[in-house]
Amino acid sequence: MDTMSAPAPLTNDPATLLAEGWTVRVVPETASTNFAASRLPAWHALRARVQTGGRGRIPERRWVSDEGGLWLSAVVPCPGAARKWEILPLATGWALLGALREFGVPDLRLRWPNDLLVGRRKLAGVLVERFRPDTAVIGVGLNISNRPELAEPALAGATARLADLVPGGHDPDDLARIVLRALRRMHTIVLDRGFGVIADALNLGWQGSRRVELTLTGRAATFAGSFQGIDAQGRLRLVTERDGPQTFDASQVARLRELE
Ligand code: BT5
Repeated sequence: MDTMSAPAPLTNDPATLLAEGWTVRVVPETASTNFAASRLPAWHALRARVQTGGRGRIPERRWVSDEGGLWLSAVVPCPGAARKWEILPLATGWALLGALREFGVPDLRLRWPNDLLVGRRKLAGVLVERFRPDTAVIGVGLNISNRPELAEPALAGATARLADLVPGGHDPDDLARIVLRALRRMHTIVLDRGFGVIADALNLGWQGSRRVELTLTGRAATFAGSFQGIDAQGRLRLVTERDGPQTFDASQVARLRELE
């Protein structure tokens, strides 16, 4: 957990904007916007122009967050049982897929649980964290006109960015609005109708079954099978040659690698 002091009051802050029912604060730089947003109330969001310690979904994976991308954390309320909100990472992937397709990104697809890819290149990633029982922080990293491979040469050929995919309109504030609108809509659907509707739509977003290799949490061994999307509770469905159909909770899977 970070040790940063709470962000300055939101009122009269020139870097604060209201968008789509959200209050959004923009800061030049922070370690991780998820940490910086951890103490904000619901329907507040924080965007940094640069993250110095952007994080991936597991501690040893970092998220390169150079100037020109969207590094955004949005706080949503999570009333009721914690279990109801365990599907937020999947639901967020679905929300972003729809919003970015609408924005005009061609050939966009999802890789479980919520990577947004164009072909095999990663355009965006999601990190959802629960710092408090009543809220969740949804962190979204989206490459726009930044060059992550310059900061991290190992990423060459593995990343995509909006500037190469969609003409014009690459203002991070506009994209923040688009993302926040989609998150708000997703939240309403989860609250009012549950995850089932989203699960059905998500199963179209993976674009068919694919051979994958899973690494289970806390285990070194990997095993291969055919990825079959998710069930109505959000569990990953896999068919292996040896054991047939199996399901896994997201927390059981440390890594999914596509083999084709
Ligand atoms: C993710 O992790 O994809 C989650 C990324 C979440 C980033 C947001 S930004 C706002 C908020 N604040 C944070 O600190 N994080 C969130 P994962 O699935 O573990 O993927 C991480 C992997 O993606 C790395 O190991 C790299 O291989 C790759 N990667 C790193 N930076 C990238 C970038 N800018 N674009 C594409 N791929 C990248």
